[in-house]
Amino acid sequence: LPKNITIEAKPYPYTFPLSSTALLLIDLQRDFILPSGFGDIQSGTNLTAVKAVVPNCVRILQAFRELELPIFHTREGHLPDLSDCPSSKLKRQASAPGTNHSKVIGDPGELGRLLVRGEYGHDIVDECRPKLGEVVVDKPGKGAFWNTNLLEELVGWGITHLIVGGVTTECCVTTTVREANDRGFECCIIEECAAGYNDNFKVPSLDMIHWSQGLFGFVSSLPNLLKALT
Ligand code: TIU
Repeated sequence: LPKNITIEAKPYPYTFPLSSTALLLIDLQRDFILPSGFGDIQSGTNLTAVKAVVPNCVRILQAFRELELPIFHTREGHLPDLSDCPSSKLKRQASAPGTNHSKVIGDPGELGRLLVRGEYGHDIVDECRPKLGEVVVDKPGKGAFWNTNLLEELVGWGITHLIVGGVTTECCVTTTVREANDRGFECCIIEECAAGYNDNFKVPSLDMIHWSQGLFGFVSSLPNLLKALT
């Protein structure tokens, strides 16, 4: 493979150096993908789209593993005593008056305590389970840079470019890309590898990333990426 790879993307072709590009997979956790998880309880039962990205993420994982490129996984969640969960987050995702949420972060659910580190539901789905040598970053927020060591990890690995997938597009994926862009990383979201709970949000969420000549980054497709890497 050439040292620099260029793929078709919006708003214009995305070029990334193989020597400093990582895959960043956001929150492919049971709590966001499986029935009775946090996402299902919080956001309604439209899990179709988030389930559908799992095999697509497996395909980029395989491509990156074959090329021995760095892979970073994130997980959203909190300490068992919830001391790292801001009250705003706890409150608005609870069964407060005016909300429909029946359970709050830390409550027992069918997959364990919701969004609590160490619980079954908090971990990554079997298909995308991290392998030895891949980095797993636990994050208390929606963005993966806030109160984590992700920036230090990426700098330590010499990463400049990020290929991004995961769940959910409207929430943690695009929040993280906006944070990454501010820190100087060149990001490209793979559209078949990102999904959320509200189909109406997918196109506008991704459009806002590449709008205005790449305000926050690039958006490309799985065939474009796989064609270039294999
Ligand atoms: N609610 C929602 O869409 N997402 C989250 O709470 N977390 C992630 O997106 N990972």
